[in-house]
Amino acid sequence: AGKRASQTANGRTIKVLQELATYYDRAKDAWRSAGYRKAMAILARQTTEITTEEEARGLRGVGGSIAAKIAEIAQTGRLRKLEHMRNDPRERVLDDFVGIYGVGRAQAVKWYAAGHRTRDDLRRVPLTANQAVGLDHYDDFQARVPRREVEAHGEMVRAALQRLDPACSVTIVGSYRRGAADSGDIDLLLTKAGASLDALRPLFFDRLIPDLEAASFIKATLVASGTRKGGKWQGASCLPGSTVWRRLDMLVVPDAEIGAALLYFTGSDLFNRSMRLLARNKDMRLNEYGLFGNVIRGKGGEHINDGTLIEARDERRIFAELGLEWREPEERSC
Ligand code: DCP
Ligand code: MG
Ligand code: MN
Repeated sequence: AGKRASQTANGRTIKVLQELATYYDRAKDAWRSAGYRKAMAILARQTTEITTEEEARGLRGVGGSIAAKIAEIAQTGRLRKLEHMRNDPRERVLDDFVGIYGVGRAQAVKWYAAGHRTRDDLRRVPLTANQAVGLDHYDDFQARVPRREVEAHGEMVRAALQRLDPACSVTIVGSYRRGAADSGDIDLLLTKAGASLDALRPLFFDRLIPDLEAASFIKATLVASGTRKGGKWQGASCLPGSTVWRRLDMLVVPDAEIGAALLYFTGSDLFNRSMRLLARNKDMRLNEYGLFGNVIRGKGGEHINDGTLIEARDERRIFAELGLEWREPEERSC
């Protein structure tokens, strides 16, 4: 019950900070966004409402400028900075531009400086291949994906993958697994019992993706990481008979890391941050590859050693090793 209460004690403040963080996400200002999200995660763990700047400053990890904002929200119910940002005409244009897949804040600022004000204006400027896809399918990618359609995309990938290897599996993760009625995109986790990433990668990148392209299901590849650890793919897919392109994210993971990958890719983003913070405070480290112990950190909080693996396969055991009660995916949308 304590955990439930802590979620509501600062719920309104967290919600406003979330809007600010989302704003900075869209502005591709990862540094500011991370600061606000860290503060949100800390607030989510408090059992009492934080109402003054002094109280907020007293929380380890909350800096002065964020503490002032926390107090302003708690005391007035609003944040003038956020309202100002929402109304600024330049920010509105930049906001619109960075909403295009593949467009960062710096690019949007350049286009604005060159006099461009609408997405139509961008049809006259040179675009990267990804930006061209993002612009052409702006409305598609902004639209929410209903649950049933998320399932249909998952089914298309599952059928194609199991034609190649019936022992492979596909799990729909992201906001869908948290029970959302509709999602911003489709997130899929692909694996096979007993398989290593090296064994899965060629199957995925050299066979599955080409098969799905040939079937006209995959319409575009936006990111395909072939790095040592990476099994990540981002692109667009479209159901047979539909004209709407959806953003599809796929992650191929070795069986040994399926629990950590499930935990990571189910989110929410804020829930992940809060779990990582908790791990850090126990000299552990949590990421999409596993939960690690005996982690030594430097002054800036950066880890000096990788630590020793505690658990990666079993999602439930990761909670247990962190000393947490299991949280169903539906209870992770904090
Ligand atoms: N994730 C994360 N940190 C990020 C991006 C993602 O921890 N910077 C994790 C948590 C997310 C999951 O990956 O829940 C999937 O990312 P999405 O961006 O697809 O987010 P959601 O699926 O949660 O929401 P949406 O419905 O908007 O897609
Ligand atoms: Mg998603
Ligand atoms: Mn996604």
